[in-house]
Amino acid sequence: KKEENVKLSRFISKILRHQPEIIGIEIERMGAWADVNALMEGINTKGKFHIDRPLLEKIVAADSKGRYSFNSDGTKIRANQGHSIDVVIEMEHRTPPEYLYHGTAWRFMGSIVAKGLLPGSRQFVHLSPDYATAVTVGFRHSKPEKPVVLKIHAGQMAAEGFDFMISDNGVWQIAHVPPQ
Ligand code: HQG
Repeated sequence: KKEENVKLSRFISKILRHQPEIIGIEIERMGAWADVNALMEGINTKGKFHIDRPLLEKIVAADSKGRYSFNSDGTKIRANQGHSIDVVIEMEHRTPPEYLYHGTAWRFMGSIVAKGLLPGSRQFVHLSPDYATAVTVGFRHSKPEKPVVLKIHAGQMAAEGFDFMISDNGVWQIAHVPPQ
C-alpha cells in the first residue's frame, strides 16, 4: 500500500512538473497550478491508479520533501519546484548559507568542470542545504556507483551578486553555477 502510494506520488510529480498532457490536463503558467478535480479525474481515467480527495490530501501531507501545495481554498494543487514546463512560481530571493551542496554522478563531471552546473531540462539548478540530501539526490543519477557531492561556495557567490532563490519546500535554486 505504501509503495503503491510512492508510485502514485511519482506519477503526480511527473504530471505536475513535466507532462500534464499525459492525463489531458493543463497547468496554469502563473503559479503552476492544476485544478484538483481535473487532476483526480485525469488520473482515474488513465486507469493505472485510483485516487480520491482523502488519498490526495494524505500524499500531500505525508510527502517527505513537501513537494506539493494546495492553494488557499484547496481547489488547486502544484509542485513547489522541479518543473521542466514553462511556469512562473514566486520564490523568495534570499542570501544563502555559506555552503550549499549538489549531488551528481562522476560521468557528468567533465562537462560540469568545463561549463559549470546547468539546469538541464529543469528551470533551475537545484542545490541542497545539507550534504546528506545531496548524497541522496546524487545517487539517483549515479547508482550503483557512489555519487559526487559538490560543495558550492554560495556565500561568496551571493556576495558577488549571484541570485539565489528558495522554493516553498526549502530547495535552493539558481540559474547557473560557474565552473570556478
Ligand atoms: C547534471 C529531486 C552535465 C546535474 C532533488 C544532475 C532535486 C550536468 C543532472 C531535484 C551539468 C540534472 C533535481 C553539466 C548539471 N553537464 N551534467 N554542465 N550541470 N548537470 O534530475 O539536481 O525528489 O534535472 O548534476 O531533490 O539531480 O524529484 O536535477 O545530475 O531537488 O522532488 O544534470 O530532484 O527532487 O538532473 O535533481 P535533474 P537534480 P525530487
